Amino acid sequence: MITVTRPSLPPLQDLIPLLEQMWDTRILSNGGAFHQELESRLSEYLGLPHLSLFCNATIALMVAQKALSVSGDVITTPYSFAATAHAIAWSGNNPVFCDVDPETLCLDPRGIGPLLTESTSAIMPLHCYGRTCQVDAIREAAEKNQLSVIYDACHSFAVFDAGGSVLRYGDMAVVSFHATKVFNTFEGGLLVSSTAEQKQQVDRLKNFGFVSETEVSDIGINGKMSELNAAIGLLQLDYLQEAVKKRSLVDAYYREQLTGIRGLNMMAYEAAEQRNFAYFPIFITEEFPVSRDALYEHLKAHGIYARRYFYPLIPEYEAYQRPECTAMPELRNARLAAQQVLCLPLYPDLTQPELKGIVQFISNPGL
Ligand code: T4K
Repeated sequence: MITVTRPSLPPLQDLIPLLEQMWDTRILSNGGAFHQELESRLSEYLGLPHLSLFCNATIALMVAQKALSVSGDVITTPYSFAATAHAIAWSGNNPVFCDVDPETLCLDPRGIGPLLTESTSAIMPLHCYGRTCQVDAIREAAEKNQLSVIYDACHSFAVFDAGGSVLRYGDMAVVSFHATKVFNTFEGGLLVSSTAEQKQQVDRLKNFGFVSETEVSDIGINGKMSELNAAIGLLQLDYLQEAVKKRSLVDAYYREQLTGIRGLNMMAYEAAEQRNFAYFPIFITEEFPVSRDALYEHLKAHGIYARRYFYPLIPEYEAYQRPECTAMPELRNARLAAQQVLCLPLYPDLTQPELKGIVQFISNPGL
């Protein structure tokens, strides 16, 4: 069986000394030595000073809203994992779904204006599949209307443009370190703040709002990353470059082999960006010999579990059939992408025979 992803892991024996240290010190959570070291090593790697580790990205997206006093309508993308909108709704806010740009599949800034209401207080776009949003246009719309911008950057760890890590965009950005991501701590997340004050507030909020042993300034939550997850992250960092390199070879192989297949489109990336090769979405149009779903089933029947990230669209979930969760009437581009997309298996350890098999099954889709 070949799944859409398969987590990379450091050698097991490298974890043993770190576990011994935890057993000796009995410091298992609440910002211990591994947590501090991972924050500082990530800060160095990303070139960003104000980072806060989290137990996962979903809670971090919620804390970001709380820290920025977001309340009311939040303009967001319908084309994402459920967690983007869930984090908005769990915070007591209303997701308002805006169509995506047909090329990047990131929130289309031109859609923001018509969705603004008196209660709009933030924009939460996604850098989809590690492609960066039109950050300047989004910033302009936000500044003009006094809105906060929180990027769901869950797909964009290890993505850099000419100015550095793309996690620097927005008032805050959130990354997932889930098992399925390019860099994983089993479960985990990261919140990037713009200022030291913001980071301080975020760190309080993720620790129940505690300022000191006896003072609680905010209604915080438990968003802390444990020492075990942080230790795994430290080990993973040493293998990150190698993992991204291996991913890039898989990406290159797919691109070479799938180019020219009628009815199969691939996502283009900005040449100037340093990519992380997190996903390999293909888009199956009417010109392909079989439908997207038939191809999905065909691959599955041969043990290849590609995934339809992101189908259905979030506003199509039963949970979002509520009057306060408004959506643009058409969401044309998002709907089309959701109908056409199939994310192919992509992980560092995919072997050449496995890749060859995947490409063959796509090229001969079982007519
Ligand atoms: N925003 C965006 C845009 C996101 O993509 C995500 C997460 C979030 C927010 C929330 O971040 P976190 O709160 O999770 O930090 C998976 C992941 O569970 C989810 O984290 C991820 N996005 C999403 C895109 O993919 P599922 O429901 O597809 O997971 P699952 O269990 O079907 O796993 C997919 C494949 O990965 C499996 O077929 C096998 C493989 N796998 C999975 C796990 C968990 C492994 O080999 N080992 C594993 O431990 O959502």
